[in-house]
Amino acid sequence: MKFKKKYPQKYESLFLFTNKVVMIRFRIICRKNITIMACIFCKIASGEIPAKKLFEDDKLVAFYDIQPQSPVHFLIIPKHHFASLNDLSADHVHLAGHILVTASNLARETGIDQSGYRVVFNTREDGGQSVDHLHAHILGKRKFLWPPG
Ligand code: DGP
Repeated sequence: MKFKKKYPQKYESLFLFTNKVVMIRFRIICRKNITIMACIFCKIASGEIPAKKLFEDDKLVAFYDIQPQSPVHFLIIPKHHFASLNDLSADHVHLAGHILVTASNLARETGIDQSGYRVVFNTREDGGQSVDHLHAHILGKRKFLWPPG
């Protein structure tokens, strides 16, 4: 074998191990990119799919929900793909605050700030999350029950 002639035996297992690690990392990156390419909210964020937008900047997009659960119902999403709230860490404190301040500003602009509204981050299966891209629901112009169903 060419490899064995060129390198001493002791390097062979190190080479195979490094190769395996590189391949595993490559597979993880591919899987993540496929998820992002298929993500409907990433497509709305990039403009590939249309949505009725209320607000957009370099970090966030806010748009009306396609299946409104109240007279005012919009979503705020980060442009960067996070599967859920579980993916946020201390590095994302500014982004998380930006989502909440935007929710407050848009609640005022849509006229629900005084009557009241609900902000919901459905997370994973028990939370009722159906789109795996972090999003805040902002719902208003009707009374909501507590505890939620
Ligand atoms: P959740 O169940 O918490 O993951 O909420 C996802 C929401 O996203 C749901 O209320 C419907 C909404 N939605 C799903 N697809 C689209 C879409 O293509 N456009 C818009 N505007 N909303 C969508």
